[in-house]
Amino acid sequence: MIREIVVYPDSRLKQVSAEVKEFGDDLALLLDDMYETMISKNGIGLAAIQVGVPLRALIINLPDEEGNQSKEGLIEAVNPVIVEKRGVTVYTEGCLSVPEYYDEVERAEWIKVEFFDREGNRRTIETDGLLAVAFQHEIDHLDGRLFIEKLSFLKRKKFEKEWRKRRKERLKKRGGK
Ligand code: Y12
Ligand code: CO
Repeated sequence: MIREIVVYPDSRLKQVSAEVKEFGDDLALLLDDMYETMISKNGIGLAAIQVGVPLRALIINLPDEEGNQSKEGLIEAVNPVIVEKRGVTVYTEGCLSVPEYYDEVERAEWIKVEFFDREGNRRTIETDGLLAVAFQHEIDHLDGRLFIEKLSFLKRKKFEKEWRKRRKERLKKRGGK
């Protein structure tokens, strides 16, 4: 089932999500719905809080070298923890909860992340590049942080200005003017 995406400035996005304690049908349904929701919106990563569920679960599904996004590449990470990180990289990020805004964010270049899969099996991934960026972006959601909070003061001002302008435009459209 496709669920509604929680959009900035909804206060739920500031919530610190709780550890998943039960690995069962409810978790499986949540992860399935998150996948369906993310794909329906052309996303490549989604955290549970983005569909209003404050649990430490995320999914990532990056396109392959040919640009195809297939479910075979889907990563489901429950209670993920970054246990090591190195270096610095800059990537232009976007987020389904902050639609139509993209900006450069600094992240660790390489990370080692430990997590559980949907069955409760322990997993470890050591990665760099886009996957490392995606993990850090999604784990930030679990801690109530959005990528726009990592922008410089000036870029954040630019974001707030664009956001206000777009909000006005949306309200104007709805009012039929
Ligand atoms: C690198 C950087 C960020 C991530 C986190 C995951 N981000 C996304 O999946 C962003 C998706 C996104 C999709 C959009 O397209 C539609 O909504 C149809 C989009 O466009 C609009 O909002 C109009 C914005 C963001 C992982 C790796
Ligand atoms: Co996001």
